[in-house]
Amino acid sequence: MILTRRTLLLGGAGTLLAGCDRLNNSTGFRGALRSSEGLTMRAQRLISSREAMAREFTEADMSPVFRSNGTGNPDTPDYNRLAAGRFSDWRLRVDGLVHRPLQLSLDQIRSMPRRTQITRHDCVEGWSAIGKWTGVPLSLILDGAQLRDEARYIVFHCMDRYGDRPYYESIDLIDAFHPQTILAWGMNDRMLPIPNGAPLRLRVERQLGYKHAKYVARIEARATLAGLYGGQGGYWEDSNDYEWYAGI
Ligand SMILES: Nc1nc2c(c(=O)[nH]1)N[C@H]1C(S)=C(S)[C@@H](COP(=O)(O)O)O[C@H]1N2
Ligand SMILES: [Mo]
Repeated sequence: MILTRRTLLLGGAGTLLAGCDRLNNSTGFRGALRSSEGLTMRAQRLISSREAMAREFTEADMSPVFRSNGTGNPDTPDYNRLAAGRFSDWRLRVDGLVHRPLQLSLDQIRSMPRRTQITRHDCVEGWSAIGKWTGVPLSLILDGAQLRDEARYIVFHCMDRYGDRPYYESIDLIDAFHPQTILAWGMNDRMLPIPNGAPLRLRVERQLGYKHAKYVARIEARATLAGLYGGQGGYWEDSNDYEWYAGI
């Protein structure tokens, strides 16, 4: 797995340093973190913690109501037309730094291998809910598209605008290939409802709610997040200075 400096610094070096107060003042240590040689044994331990699984729950733990937050319906002419056709004309586009750009229908995605997981969703606004998600592992989609060597980030372009700007999000390759990172088309044993992101939404279970892009229409592999909207890798990162890596 390739780590960029940005990934390393944003992806948990804060946690690492917080746990290593004595080392905080050591320029040697910080210098090492900033350099490519920073992938030391310590950093390797950091990577393994990034790869740990989020807790999974049982049916009995599921919230009776799973609320919607942010956009509850994109309500654009395009979206309304797709929704009226039960998303049969919708396509997921996968492009950017890939060898094989893809266009997948909902049926094609639903016929791929699936994973079901009952997890807790934590919103930064202070509410949580436990829901059951079914979808295709993102890793399978990316393997199908064959990432180019330069790809470092996976960007999710959504069909809604929040306020006056499009919603988007991004994750690094550690989260992109995490086994619990799925593109969910099912929720609580039914098709994913519109308020929760139909026809397809990201579940990236090691991170806070705003990273879980709903209404995904396009997945783009990129070398950098610079030059994309506000350059911070997500709608809330651009507009409210939310952390790009929102680990929980
Ligand atoms: N496209 C899109 N994705 C989004 C949002 C949004 O407004 N638009 N809101 C985010 C936030 S802040 C949260 S907490 C979750 C809410 O998911 P839910 O509506 O299924 O509860 O979606 C996230 N993904
Ligand atoms: Mo949220």
